[in-house]
Amino acid sequence: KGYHVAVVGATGAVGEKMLSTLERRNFPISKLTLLSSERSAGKKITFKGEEHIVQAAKPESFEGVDVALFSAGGAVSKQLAPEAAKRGAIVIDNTSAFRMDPEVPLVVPEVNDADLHQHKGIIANPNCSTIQMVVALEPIRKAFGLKKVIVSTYQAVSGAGAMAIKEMLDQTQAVLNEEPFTPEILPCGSDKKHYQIAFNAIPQIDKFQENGFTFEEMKMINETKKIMHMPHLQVAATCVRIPVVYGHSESVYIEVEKDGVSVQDIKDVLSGAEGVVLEDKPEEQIYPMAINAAGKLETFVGRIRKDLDNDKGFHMWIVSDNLLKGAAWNSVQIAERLISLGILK
Ligand code: 11C
Repeated sequence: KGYHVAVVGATGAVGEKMLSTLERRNFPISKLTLLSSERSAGKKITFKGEEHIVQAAKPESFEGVDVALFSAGGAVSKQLAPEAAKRGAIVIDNTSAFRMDPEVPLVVPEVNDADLHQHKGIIANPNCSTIQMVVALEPIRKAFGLKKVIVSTYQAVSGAGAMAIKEMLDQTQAVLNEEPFTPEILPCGSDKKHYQIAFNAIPQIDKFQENGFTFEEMKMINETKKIMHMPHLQVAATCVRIPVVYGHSESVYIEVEKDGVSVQDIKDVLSGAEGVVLEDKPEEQIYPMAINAAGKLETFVGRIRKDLDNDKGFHMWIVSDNLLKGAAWNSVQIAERLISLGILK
């Protein structure tokens, strides 16, 4: 059996990865509908050797669709995801449009796939930097409890889209050639000022909120609590853009609830955890790195250390491909899980 799958935002950085992930996973597709904004309509995309023409997304585009993967920006999702759901499709939305809606499950399959049963037509895919963190933290929470999380991120430019990748590469060339250039996108396309990302680290991802945190930081804070069903978990985040193309890295400090937990206990739990690869042999200089995680589906964890002052405190380094587990793969994985749980018939 196959399903009628629609991809909205098929020409974007995440849309492309959604298609390659559907191909890579051999997802059962009986019909594929590729949709986009008016601007990208008419483009041709080859999927499994067959050419498809991308159409402008309209409410009627979703007639007969079983599952619709959305990644064309929040405005498109707000307008069209309810239209798709109304026509019987299950929407898996990769934007922040519905994530904090109490009616909408926010799902990372390794953590809270049971929430999929509550869906009312729309399922939200979390923010990339949140996903990889909760994949690593959930097995620790299950075994030892979790009280506090403090994370600092080192995020790849691909998180800001294909044009941000180009901006970083062009700037790097320009700096090396001692040519002039004008930053136009990063740190945030819709904010007032733009800064050089080449050879830099920018402590701003998305716009600042009234509390002094950026929206990306608030996403990590609020989404983590929702996915882990821990409204009282203490979470703080500092999100930083660095000149890496693919793969977000995170320095994460946690405090567990249980007494007497050792680094080996944490390693034992993580080495058997779904979706996690433990890469932690300091004596052999083995630890996760963005360039190694790029193109992979798993979340890589290493540099696990006990805090020197707090017996319940641990430090670790968590890395994953932000466009795959952080976006496209998590969405396709949700679709696969809908099938295996009997929700998508
Ligand atoms: C970034 N995390 O790296 C962002 C991109 O809410 O899905 C993902 C934005 C989102 O810039």
